Amino acid sequence: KTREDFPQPKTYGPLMNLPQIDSEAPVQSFVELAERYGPIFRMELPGRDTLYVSGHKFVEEVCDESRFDKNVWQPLQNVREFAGDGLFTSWTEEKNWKKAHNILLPSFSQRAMQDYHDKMTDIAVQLIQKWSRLNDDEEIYVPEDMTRLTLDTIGLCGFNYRFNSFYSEKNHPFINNMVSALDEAMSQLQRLDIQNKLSLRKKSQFNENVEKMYELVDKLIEDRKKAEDQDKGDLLSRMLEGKDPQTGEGLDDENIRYQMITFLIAGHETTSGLLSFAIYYLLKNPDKLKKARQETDTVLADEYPNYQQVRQLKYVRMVLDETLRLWPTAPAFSLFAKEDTTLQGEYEIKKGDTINVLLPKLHRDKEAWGEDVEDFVPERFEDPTKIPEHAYKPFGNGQRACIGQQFALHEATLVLGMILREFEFEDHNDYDLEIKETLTLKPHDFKMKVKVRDKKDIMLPGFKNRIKEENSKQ
Ligand code: HEM
Ligand code: LEH
Repeated sequence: KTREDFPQPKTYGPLMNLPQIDSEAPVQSFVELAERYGPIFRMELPGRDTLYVSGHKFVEEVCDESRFDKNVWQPLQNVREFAGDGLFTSWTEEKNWKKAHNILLPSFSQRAMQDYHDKMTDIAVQLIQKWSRLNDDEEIYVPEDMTRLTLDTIGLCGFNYRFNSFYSEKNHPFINNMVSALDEAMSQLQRLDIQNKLSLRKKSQFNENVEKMYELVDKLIEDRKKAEDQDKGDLLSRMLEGKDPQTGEGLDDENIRYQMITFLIAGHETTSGLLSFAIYYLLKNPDKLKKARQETDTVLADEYPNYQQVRQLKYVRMVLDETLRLWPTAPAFSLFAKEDTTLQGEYEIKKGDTINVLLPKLHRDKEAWGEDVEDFVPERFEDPTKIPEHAYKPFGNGQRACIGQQFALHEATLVLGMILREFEFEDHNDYDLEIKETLTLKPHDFKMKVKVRDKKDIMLPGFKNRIKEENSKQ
């Protein structure tokens, strides 16, 4: 079959397939279209002609790195306006991709997580303390607090910088700049080229946001270079000192700036969405909640979890895996064909053609997962050999897969484990899931209440020790 014969929704004149997409919820629109048009369909949008795949057999083929490579598609091109040739927004062929990949890979290895563990715990404790001091009638804005947590965590582990988001109702100014810039980058996708050229005011607002972001990041780089003790054991130190074993070269300051912006975007959006969805699913599945809590009660015996204990939270980890199956917070990625080829021996693909992988639908492929795809069943991930490899890609594929995967999962397992151990959850609004789309997905307007399970456990260690000492004196 040639392109003209691929399944495609009806077109409307010059707008082509644009009317089929809800501008507030493009990913959810694509999922609905996939339900109607099947595991491969074509979409023509002004200036773009793309295929969407969401069946495991198609995805197996497009994840063959000898035939397909990462496409820096339009959403990423727009983010590239400020994330430059950072890892996430560069082409595989660009010199800085491989160089930064080689330099940064060890800093994101499972081994490296031991070095970040205490810093992650420091921020997690701030969240626990905030929640344990709430009055009974106070609500928690779940995604908002999770975003405070993930942003502060990447700030501290990445650059030894404290955003201190838990000390403020308002966002850190950097966040407002970043959220506005991301918002504009995504809104541009909906506008026609001509409309974008006309939005001069938006453009200058965008430029101002980008300048402000660079200001903070560049200052952190400059300060670090001047610091007496330059090795803070964070990502910034590793980027300033690291050399690519292949070329012997290090990263230049401009590229370090782009990597920092990239980590802040990535660290801020996706992991907080994951934690919020996980809490949502536990609230709605009391039996799974009970099982997860039992595990934390057994494994997290000490005041603060250590690295090894987090690794032992197997069921909590499965809860996160299953959450990412149902709502992969980075919902799509894109590839291009390196040569002419065919998919399933039937669909003709030309060199350079682009194909988007639609994760929420792939993760519901009944051929791979069985009939109960809509149910929340963490047990699917019990036996790693039973996970259908090409039907589960929440972190992307191959050499261009997420470098932050271990970071995100260690952080999320630690935090979810600690929350489960400390609190009972209450779904006081009987919340109905509504998904908000930005660059990523989050549960919109999701609130809950919590109750401390064991009041003795929330005291600070210093405080506890003091009580112990006083008791022993008596
Ligand atoms: C790439 C998902 C957290 C840094 C990706 C990709 C996905 C993804 C799907 C591939 C994108 C593509 O093919 O275009 C996620 C999810 C996360 C997460 C679901 C959390 C639950 C993080 C964190 C960091 C990070 C915490 C950094 C601290 C990156 C980078 C890339 C990437 C740098 C580009 C890697 C490369 O191409 O060399 N991520 N991510 N991500 N992610 Fe993440
Ligand atoms: O599909 C989308 N947009 C459509 C068009 C449209 C509005 C008409 C398109 O064809 O452009 C929007 C989908 C955006 C998905 C982007 C997912 C990337 C998320 C990664 C976020 C953070 N991160 C970075 C690294 N690790 C995590």
